[in-house]
Amino acid sequence: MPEDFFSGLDGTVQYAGPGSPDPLSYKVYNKDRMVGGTRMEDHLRIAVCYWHSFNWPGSDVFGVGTFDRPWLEPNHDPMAAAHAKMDAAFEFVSKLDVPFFCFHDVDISPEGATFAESAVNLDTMADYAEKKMADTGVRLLWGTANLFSHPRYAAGAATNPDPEVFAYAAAQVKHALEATKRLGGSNYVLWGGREGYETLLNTDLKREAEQLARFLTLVAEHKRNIGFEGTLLLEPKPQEPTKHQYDYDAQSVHGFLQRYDLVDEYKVNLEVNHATLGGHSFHHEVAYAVDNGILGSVDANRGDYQNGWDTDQFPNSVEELSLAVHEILRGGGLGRGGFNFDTKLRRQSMNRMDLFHGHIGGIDTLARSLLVAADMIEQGTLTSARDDRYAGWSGGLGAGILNGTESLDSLEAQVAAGRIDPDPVSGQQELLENQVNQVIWNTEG
Ligand code: XLS
Ligand code: NI
Ligand code: NI
Repeated sequence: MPEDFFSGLDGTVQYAGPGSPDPLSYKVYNKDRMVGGTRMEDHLRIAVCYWHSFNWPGSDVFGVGTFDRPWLEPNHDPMAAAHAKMDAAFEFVSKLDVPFFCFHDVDISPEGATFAESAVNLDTMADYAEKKMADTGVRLLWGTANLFSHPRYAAGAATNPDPEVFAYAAAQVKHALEATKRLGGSNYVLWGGREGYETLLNTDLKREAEQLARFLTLVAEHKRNIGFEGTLLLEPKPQEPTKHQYDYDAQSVHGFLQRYDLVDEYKVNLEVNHATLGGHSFHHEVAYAVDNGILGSVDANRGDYQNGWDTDQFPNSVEELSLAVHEILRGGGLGRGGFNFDTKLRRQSMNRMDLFHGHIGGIDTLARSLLVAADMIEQGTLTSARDDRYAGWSGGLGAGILNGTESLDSLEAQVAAGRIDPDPVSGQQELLENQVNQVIWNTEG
């Protein structure tokens, strides 16, 4: 198995400016560039996801893997293959020169014949990851447990009708959370892969919600018991693989957390493609999370507007991402979160270097969106227009309504006396669209 898997690049991907002809350079992402007083690298906290980049062979439901990933060949010893895969992953992240990676337990370590064997494998691979992280300086943005691939989880993990499956999932999360803590993870993610239903004919919604809440409560308790300082994150997605997933979108997750008194324990990891599958813009999901204090981190990919599934493509629209990054900056940034590239190559992108091209383009798109968003904040493009639009609520009548001074009686009296007779006001959508575009066109690369 390969020593130097990405030999097509000596050294690392570096910033070379917007005019550079070198496809293996960043055109915008310049990690040390200061943006609003913070280094670009520290704003974006970019992570490479292990699973799509190193675990997925390029298969789809109609065909086998197309990628050249020697460690995935079935005739290899699973632990030797896991080590080779980790060598390739750390070589890639270091050459890309981004600070973080993310993993599911089963991405980095093969499942054994028993839980005990899987646990030993994970500990062994966490040892190796610790060494690789020390050698390269790459850090862990988040860890997670895969509670959706194994047949035991076909009917869900925490929401399974069988409490033994709940127990198995609990054991797996405990172990993955502890490995994440040990590797200094900034966050721990729970994406409810099969926490949902295929048909209501056999599903007890009330029980499943209570089971899920119990599971999340136990995880939060364990986090405190072991002193893990990272943030727990739920990742909303409306459907796929199940027909309906409970963590549908940011607002349903928020409501669930409030209902079960978990709102101080969890934030959300928002994924662009999941927002669009839910019938929202990503901008909407981020704005909701920021305004309700639950934004934790981001899975940066994009969907395909002609498809109804998670295509997980690398982001390439500055127009779309700038608006979401604008909301993130307005909320004070991502804190311990970051932008994880939960992105896949296309099945035909089978050249090894395609993995670089995908990430470089996505990272540059994000970097450019950050510059645009920072300019919009500085110029007050949207914030001052919003402030003006709601100015009436800051004092006088608006403040009186909000603080309880006014009642239906008092309001009716003022309206009936003709003292209140509002004129409709323009929402100025087209003007604002033009102003946003103007910032996009004029922001210095
Ligand atoms: C799947 C999810 C998954 C999570 C991690 O759609 O995006 O990749 O991010 O379990
Ligand atoms: Ni994701
Ligand atoms: Ni996804």
